[in-house]
Amino acid sequence: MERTFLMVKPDGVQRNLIGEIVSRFEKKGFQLVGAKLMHIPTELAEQHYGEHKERPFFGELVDFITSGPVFAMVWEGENVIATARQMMGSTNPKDAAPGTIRGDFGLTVGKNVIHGSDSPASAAREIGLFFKEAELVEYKKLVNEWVY
Ligand code: DAT
Ligand code: MG
Repeated sequence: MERTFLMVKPDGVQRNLIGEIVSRFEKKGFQLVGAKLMHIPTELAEQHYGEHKERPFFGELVDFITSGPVFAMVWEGENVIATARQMMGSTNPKDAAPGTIRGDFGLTVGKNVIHGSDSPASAAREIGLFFKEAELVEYKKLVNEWVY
């Protein structure tokens, strides 16, 4: 089963959106396999956003993501990587459709509420950066017989 890394960013935590966001993925039918509230150390933030190192907004991005606690999660399910990206909406909330997380809760590209892995390779990399194997919980949910 596919897994992805999702994270409520510091703005989402401060705005009390953890429950709302977790609820959307739960209701969709995805399964939570790991989660923690944490401050991201600067080195981890720089690794996580390594692909953006040369972008003009890199410093701002690292400052923002380390500015307060985030809620880091691993979710599992059929096609969860691409579907979670659709549920998040476009990177810039002004382009994100209503009904998506960024479309419903964000106004600016900097503070766009949620992060989600954009490919199987980045999901594997990001899950490995944020979670130890022992922090990920394998379990069966009976409701999955009604999801799949
Ligand atoms: P996403 O978070 O949708 O995967 P991304 O990987 O291109 O988007 O960028 C990572 C984050 O960097 C994004 O969530 C917000 C910030 N960002 C992206 N483009 C930006 C820009 N032009 N100005 C300021 N921040 C930007
Ligand atoms: Mg990205």
